[in-house]
Amino acid sequence: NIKIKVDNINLIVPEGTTILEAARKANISIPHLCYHPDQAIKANCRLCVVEVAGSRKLTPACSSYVFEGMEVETNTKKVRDMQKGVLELILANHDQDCLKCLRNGNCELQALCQRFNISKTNLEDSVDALPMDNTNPSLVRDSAKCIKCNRCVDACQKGQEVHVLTHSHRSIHYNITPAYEMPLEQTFCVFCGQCAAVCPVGAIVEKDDTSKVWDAIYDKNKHVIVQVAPAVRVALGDAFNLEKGSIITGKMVAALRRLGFSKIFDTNFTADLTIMEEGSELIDRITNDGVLPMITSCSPGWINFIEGRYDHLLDNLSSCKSPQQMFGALSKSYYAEINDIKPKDVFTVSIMPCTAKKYEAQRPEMVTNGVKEVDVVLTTRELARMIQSAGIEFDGLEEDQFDNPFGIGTGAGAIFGATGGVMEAALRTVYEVLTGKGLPTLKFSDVRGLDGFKESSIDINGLEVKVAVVHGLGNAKLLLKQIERGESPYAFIEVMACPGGCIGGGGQPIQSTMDVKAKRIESIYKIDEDLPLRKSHKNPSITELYERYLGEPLGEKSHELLHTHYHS
Ligand code: HC1
Repeated sequence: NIKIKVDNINLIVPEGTTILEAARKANISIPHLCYHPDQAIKANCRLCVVEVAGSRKLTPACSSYVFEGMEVETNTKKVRDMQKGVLELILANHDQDCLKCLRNGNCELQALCQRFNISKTNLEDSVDALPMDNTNPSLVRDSAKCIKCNRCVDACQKGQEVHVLTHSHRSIHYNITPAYEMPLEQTFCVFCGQCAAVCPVGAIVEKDDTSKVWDAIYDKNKHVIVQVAPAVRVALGDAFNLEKGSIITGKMVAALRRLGFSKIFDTNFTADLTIMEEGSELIDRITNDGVLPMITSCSPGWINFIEGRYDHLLDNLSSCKSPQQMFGALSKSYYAEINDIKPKDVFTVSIMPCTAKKYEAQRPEMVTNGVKEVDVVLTTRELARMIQSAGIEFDGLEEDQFDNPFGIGTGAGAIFGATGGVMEAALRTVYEVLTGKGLPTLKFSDVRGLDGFKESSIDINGLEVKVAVVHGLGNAKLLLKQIERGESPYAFIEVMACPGGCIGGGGQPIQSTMDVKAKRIESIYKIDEDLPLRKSHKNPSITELYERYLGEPLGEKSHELLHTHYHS
């Protein structure tokens, strides 16, 4: 341990601590923009400078490590003048039309300008921007707002290993952009939105679809229903300053009802349905010499990735649609039928933690009875904005409950939201269906937690079934290479595009750091433990759906509505 002083406060910190981290321990927030706790140090914004006794130059706090006896001052005139100057330079190169920006009120640059009492810069405005890129269904890139911090490049290249966002030109023409300054739609972007999740300003944001939902709610000819993904209920509270990881399911349902949705349903229900179909598909592939390993297909960023880069492995994907799309298909068939509504008059909205879900919903094959299965996908952030704009005081709401027939989800459906959850849910069902015996424990600890790669095995009637779980696309590459070489020992693999699984989706409230993700995961497992039903095949509404409508898993009706195909 090392003894230092920051602003005259004595601190003892471990060796290898940066000045920025040490100051935090003394409740001092040194201004910064390029620094992100989950990323490598970049030290390019030069905003976090401090004075270190004995040094004539100002020192960047994010990239300088403490040493014994170090004395740091974070708030001298010299430091503040420099920080103000840097902020003004950044601001001069940044579109200042804050009222038009989705990050208004939640922008790190805006917050710092307030802190330094900068309302406008006296420097000549020098925004030299590329055209706005809003041609894809998921993300909007506005280079007029980009502050060149490189967080998005780090997320795209090192985090996801997708390598779409990069740099172009030098000096004042320096830009962050895909190669050849192409729109994202024309690149191998998978629309995971991890870039948007780390952007400190509004340079990359989700495509805002809230007005489409308001229009549908106000349209008397539409029957507007909504489904909510498993990971939203442990993250939405962040937008209302609740403790990180708060489980707000009941208040969320109440807020959706106040917004005017006719019915509020749970994607956990179709997560259970996915397990019935995907579990049956796995059993079929194992017993009939099908293509193995089978890989999960519910994460649309992952589907975009494998279709774009590894299309020779598409036969390894489960043919199941995602729970979002299974819900959509049922809403435009079964639900419309039992309520005697024309499929075209049912308007189906999804609340998802994910920007790639917007892309998934508009795929041409995601159509049932001639209409789009899911009409609009909103991210968790967009739902928060709708609740705020309706003036609903979220924390004061009384808890409400999901509607039926798609309102009952088991614990197995709930854990889909965390990395390893789909695998655990599948194993709970596959084991019991194949052996006819109850599991000794429902907890598959090997596949839980934030390790990038996890594996486990389970003995089913004397057959050792090996499984693996990865999250983050960089980790998925390792398993794909193994399959390419014919060396994969696994029968079943879960891949989630986003680090941490859906709880870390690109549409979740900013900032979803690893610490925050860990809290959300804890809450997801708490939801599971507290539920009376924890296995998908024990969900009574699922049993009823098969009895009344679908017939059996992998049957004709299921194939028509719940399965799909992939293409490069
Ligand atoms: Fe997910 Fe899924 S878990 S993909 O992360 O399979 O988005 O939450 O809704 O569809 O259920 C997302 C979450 C979500 C689907 C389910």
